[in-house]
Amino acid sequence: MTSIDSRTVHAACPHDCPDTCAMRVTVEGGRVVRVQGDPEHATTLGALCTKVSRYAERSYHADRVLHPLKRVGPKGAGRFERVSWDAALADIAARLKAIAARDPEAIVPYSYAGTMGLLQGEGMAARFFHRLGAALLDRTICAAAGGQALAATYGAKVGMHMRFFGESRLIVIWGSNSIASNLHFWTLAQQAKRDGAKLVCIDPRRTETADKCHQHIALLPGTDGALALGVMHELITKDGLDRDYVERHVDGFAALQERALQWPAERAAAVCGIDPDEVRGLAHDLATTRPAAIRLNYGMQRVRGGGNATRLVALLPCLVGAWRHRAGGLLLSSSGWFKPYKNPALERPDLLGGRTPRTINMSTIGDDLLRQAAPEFGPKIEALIVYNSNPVAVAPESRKVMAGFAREDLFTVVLEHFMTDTAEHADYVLPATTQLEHLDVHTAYGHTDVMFNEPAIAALGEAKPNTQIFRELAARMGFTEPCFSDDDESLARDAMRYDQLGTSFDALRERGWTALPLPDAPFANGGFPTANGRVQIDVPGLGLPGHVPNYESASSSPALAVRYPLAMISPPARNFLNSSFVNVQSLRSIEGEPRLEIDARDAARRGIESGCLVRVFNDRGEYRCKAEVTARARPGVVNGLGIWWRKFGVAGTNVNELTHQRLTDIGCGPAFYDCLVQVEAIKC
Ligand SMILES: Nc1nc2c(c(=O)[nH]1)N[C@H]1C(S)=C(S)[C@@H](COP(=O)(O)OP(=O)(O)OC[C@H]3O[C@@H](n4cnc5c(=O)[nH]c(N)nc54)[C@H](O)[C@@H]3O)O[C@H]1N2
Ligand SMILES: Nc1nc2c(c(=O)[nH]1)N[C@H]1C(S)=C(S)[C@@H](COP(=O)(O)OP(=O)(O)OC[C@H]3O[C@@H](n4cnc5c(=O)[nH]c(N)nc54)[C@H](O)[C@@H]3O)O[C@H]1N2
Ligand code: SF4
Ligand SMILES: [Mo]
Repeated sequence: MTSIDSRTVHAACPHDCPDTCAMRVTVEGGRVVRVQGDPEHATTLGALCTKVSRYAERSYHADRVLHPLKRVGPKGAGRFERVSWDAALADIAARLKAIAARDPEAIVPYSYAGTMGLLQGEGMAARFFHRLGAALLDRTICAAAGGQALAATYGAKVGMHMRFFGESRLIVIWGSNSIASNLHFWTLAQQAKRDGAKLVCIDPRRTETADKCHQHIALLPGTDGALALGVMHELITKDGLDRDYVERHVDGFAALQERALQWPAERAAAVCGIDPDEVRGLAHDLATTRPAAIRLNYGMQRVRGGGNATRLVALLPCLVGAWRHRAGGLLLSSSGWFKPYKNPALERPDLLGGRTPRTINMSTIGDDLLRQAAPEFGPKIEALIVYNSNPVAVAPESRKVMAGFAREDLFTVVLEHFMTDTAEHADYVLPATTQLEHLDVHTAYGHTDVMFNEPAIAALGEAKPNTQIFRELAARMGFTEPCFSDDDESLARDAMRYDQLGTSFDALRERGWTALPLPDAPFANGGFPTANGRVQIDVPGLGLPGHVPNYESASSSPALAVRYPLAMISPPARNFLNSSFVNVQSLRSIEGEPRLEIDARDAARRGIESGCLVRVFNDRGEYRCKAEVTARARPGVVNGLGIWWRKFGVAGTNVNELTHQRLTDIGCGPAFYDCLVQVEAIKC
């Protein structure tokens, strides 16, 4: 009998998902044979989602880019030839040096959360770009509005612990399709439901999560602020406030009360497109159920007023004193809890040497790539280095993004696993390792554990970790600072202040994770991380929170709504992660094909039936897909599930053809779900 070398390593799911699961990766004979959830980790509880159970399929995918590629055809034609690392790095360094000699700010990094790892994220990349003096990137594409709004209210991006939702008696799932995007929270919500808790879902779409809640409030997109104000009106007029908690721990309530009193249930309901009793019922539940918890998610802040709406919703648990209990309060993000333990030196901002380069907002990359040099903008963008992101598919207003990436005079380098829509527009594609092949340390934005990711196997083909690619590029650029020689293990050792966590690097590595030392009920007695420890309502520079209507809606832009009468939201598909996994056949088979969900009445009026090929359009572009007539869509709202790779879409398009680049009220984020369209049948 031959013995197989079998071992299991601790890993962390790298994806942009609040659950940041602990994984056990089993390797036999040098090959990963299993990727499983760690049964010992408090929130993973032995389970991974369908997508990441297929992580080995993704890593060993036949289409992995495994050696450097150089463009040989016209921009975007997807014609490449294999080149050596040596040739690729030498040429890239020469091109970047020539641009930097004119102005390093003409070089722009473009990255997001393809991996959430501290090392393979910005660990070495930030050092490289800081030393170069390249433009800075404002990473707004997902959570900027809600994140900044939350921090303005509570002092940081903090909230209740995910693990205590299982003990709640009321769970309001607000702007979140948790079954799809926060599975491990959902497991806890189900536990609470079995124990008698009431579950309420607030979402324009009747999601699979809404199906399983006791109540679904299907409001119009971008009206959450109005709903929160209506709820406050009820709390104030029906004696639902925890006045003691408000007096002790909240600043500025009097002015908010005055504003909320202008929002009786009827007014709020009219704006939200719901019944006034739904407003009253929500207020009643929040005022009378203990413990009451809100799982807010970023789905509700991708509209013009997303920041203000987040501030208003974040105030609700303060007004009813829900924070008194560990299973009460609100969770949008837990990322702020990690901040005191992170080592800011990892990214070496000191390498800027006093320079303050211009900042490019990633959410307006379409416009920015098409801009000429201007005093208020800086130099024309001449080079783009993309890693951990697929902007051609995920950034708003594709027509402009495509035109920008198609510029023959733009030098584009893409570090990737696959030939994504973005990689197809590159001058060089550099093969990156996956989570199975590199080392990393992770924080989370759903739970509060630091995670370790041990490489399970050697890099496939000629792939290299992002850290290594930037290290080698730094050497070619002539950057001689010792920090560019730090290997991944020393980066990992430097990433966090382990001693303050009450552990050590080696102990973390041995166990796979470590919990932050935090109290169970962080704000039971106030102590918010604001300057004075109190919740802030009237924030300097932001004023009082209020309802900010969408850029595009029947009430705020009636003339536009005559031509484009349907609001479109484009939330994530369950079996993809943003645009990741779209190329994994087994997952794509579950999702089927790109589709638009439409309400029966809206469909009938347009002669549309399920299965019809439809044209979804507005002034910005058009997107073709199959229609699905379904109760998942409410009247007046269509759901274009994202984010398909353009090349897998009908006519090579995806839903971002229709979205725009106008920004949110707070945080300068994108307003993907603030979008009017018209739909017509092409072929039934
Ligand atoms: N399977 C899967 N999991 C994911 C992702 C994925 O793509 N697929 N994406 C990951 C990422 S990047 C993130 S940021 C996180 C969080 O991801 P989110 O983008 O917050 O994802 P969802 O939980 O789907 O929440 C969006 C929900 O908000 C609803 N919604 C849209 N507009 C409004 C509105 O105006 N008001 C309200 N109340 N609801 C609205 C949508 O219908 C949808 O059900 O999840 C992560 N997890
Ligand atoms: N219409 C519409 N658009 C949206 C959204 C929406 O709801 N509707 N959601 C938005 C949100 S919330 C987000 S967060 C963004 C997400 O946008 P992105 O952060 O761009 O996310 P992904 O599409 O998953 O692309 C990540 C890419 O990183 C690559 N990658 C993963 N790991 C590594 C690595 O270790 N090294 C390198 N070099 N590459 C790696 C993956 O292969 C993948 O192609 O999209 C936004 N766009
Ligand atoms: S995508 Fe989310 S649920 Fe799935 S394994 Fe990763 S962290 Fe867990
Ligand atoms: Mo996101």
